[in-house]
Amino acid sequence: MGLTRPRKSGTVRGMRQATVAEYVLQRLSALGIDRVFGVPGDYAFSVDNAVEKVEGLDWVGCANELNAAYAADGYARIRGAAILSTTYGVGELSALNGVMGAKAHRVPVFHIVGMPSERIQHLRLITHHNLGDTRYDRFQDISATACCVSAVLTPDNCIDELERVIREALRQSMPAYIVISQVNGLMPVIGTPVEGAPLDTIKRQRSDESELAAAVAAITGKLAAATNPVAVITTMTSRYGVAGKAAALVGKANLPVAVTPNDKGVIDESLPQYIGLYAAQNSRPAGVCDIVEQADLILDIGGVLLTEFNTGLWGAVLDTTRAICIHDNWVRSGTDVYLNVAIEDVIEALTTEVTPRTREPGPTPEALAMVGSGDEPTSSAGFYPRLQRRLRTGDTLLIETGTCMLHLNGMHLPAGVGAEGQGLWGSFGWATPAALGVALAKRSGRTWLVTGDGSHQLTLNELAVMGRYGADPVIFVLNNGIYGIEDVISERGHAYDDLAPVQYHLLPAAFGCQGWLSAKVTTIAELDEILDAIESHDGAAYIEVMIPEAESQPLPREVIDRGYKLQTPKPT
Ligand SMILES: Cc1ncc(C[n+]2csc(CCOP(=O)(O)OP(=O)(O)O)c2C)c(N)n1
Ligand SMILES: [Mg+2]
Repeated sequence: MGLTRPRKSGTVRGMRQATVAEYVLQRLSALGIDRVFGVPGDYAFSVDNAVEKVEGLDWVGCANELNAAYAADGYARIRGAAILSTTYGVGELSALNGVMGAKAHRVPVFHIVGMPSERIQHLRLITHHNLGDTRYDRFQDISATACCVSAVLTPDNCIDELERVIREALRQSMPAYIVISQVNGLMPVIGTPVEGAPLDTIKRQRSDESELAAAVAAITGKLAAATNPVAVITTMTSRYGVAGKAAALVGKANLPVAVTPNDKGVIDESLPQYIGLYAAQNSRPAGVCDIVEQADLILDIGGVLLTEFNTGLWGAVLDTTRAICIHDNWVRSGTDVYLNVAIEDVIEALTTEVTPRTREPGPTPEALAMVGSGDEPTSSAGFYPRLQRRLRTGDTLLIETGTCMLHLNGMHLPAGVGAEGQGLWGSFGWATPAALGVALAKRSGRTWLVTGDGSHQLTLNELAVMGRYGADPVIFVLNNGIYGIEDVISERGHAYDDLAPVQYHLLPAAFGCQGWLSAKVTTIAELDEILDAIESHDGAAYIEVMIPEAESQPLPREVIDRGYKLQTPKPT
């Protein structure tokens, strides 16, 4: 079970002028990236080969490009940025859904694509991965749309263009698209290489000093005048590496703080100021709804998105004129907009300026009640409280789209446990490869993945990749045999919501995952036993948990009707 074959030759650093492909990888690895997720291809060989030569980088060969993009997304959520490598046309287009999801969730993924050589292009030769004509640039616009910046690199422009691309991707915290032709990838860069620096030492956005001072004065003034303010923190803060600083701000100000479903896991839920999940009438605990909706000031740190999930299917009664929104590089307070103010600078300055408030104790989120025992069959009611009690400080929980997302978002996370989901983009199947990326990126703590069976079927071939590269997540596949969440929304009983009957617990062995703890559990006693075994098992675990198809769903009938049939938002 070889991780990688021996490198073909020595490392590049310090030996000679690097080739374009080597330089790009070397420069990106200086940010602190140590893996390249991808699928090889002939047009990308200069890049694929360079991975073997650049010091500190290892190749992770994914099962397909979509999985590779999801894995890169997961890796970047932990390390701040990631590299994805695909081949021309067929490869890059397969990755697009994943790259676009990274864009929606503000995750910097450097998508490097190899393309046919300029010699072929100038001779107007017809080659594979194309439409049988001589247009070679037709995929560039498509792939670039999923990114915030792009460049076609040559030996001459490589150094300057790469600096521009890196700076912009980090400034906007979004993916970047880098095209390198097969021939240019092999040529030495021209000019003086840039050494680069680790991501956490880089100032990603700069502020206009007078706008910053005005924004901070406006916010502190409104905070001081407010009677019952509340804060809401979003994942934008973790994308810019300032989630800890945002938590310190609400800690010092002693502001009650909530998160929305799309932002689950962004702060330590054991913080004394943490009151729970805000999702209008679906808030947990229920009292969070009134605290947020009746606050005379909402300090929105990161820019809450008023999606249907974040607003309990548009049930929110949020007066946005009472919100101060700290976006990535601008602040809105009522009708005042402050421009060119970096989120990091705003949070830091506010933390210096704010004075602690006294406040009434708010609702306290509590652990889910333990339900079921012994020979009773496994169910959602029995599963989630048990999962909750096994999570430990330093762990990361991957939340897949589907019924499990509703349960996990409402769950109170233990101290020091983070979570990552894809609620906004919502491409199901994301979480399994993302768990690979997270597990390989984490330096300590466990990676937990909860996925429905339908979601898992899209991307479960990534289990083999986990086994091959020694990733050690703990995976729960909730087997109800259907697309449960869709079955509810679309009314029960449609055959299109039925799934092929996969024997999930047999997959790790079939995929060559050695040393994995694997089981299928049908009773609460079996679940408890396997959870004990996971605690003492040094390595990955993969548990198929049977969930009754007919179990009552978390969405009440009237919510479904309101959300999906009757009440799309009306024009105002
Ligand atoms: C790429 C993509 N295709 C289709 C959907 C629609 N969709 C959302 S959740 C879901 C079913 C999830 O089923 P499963 O993973 O089994 O979870 P369950 O609700 O049964 O627990 C589907 C089909 C989607 N979100 N993304
Ligand atoms: Mg299912």
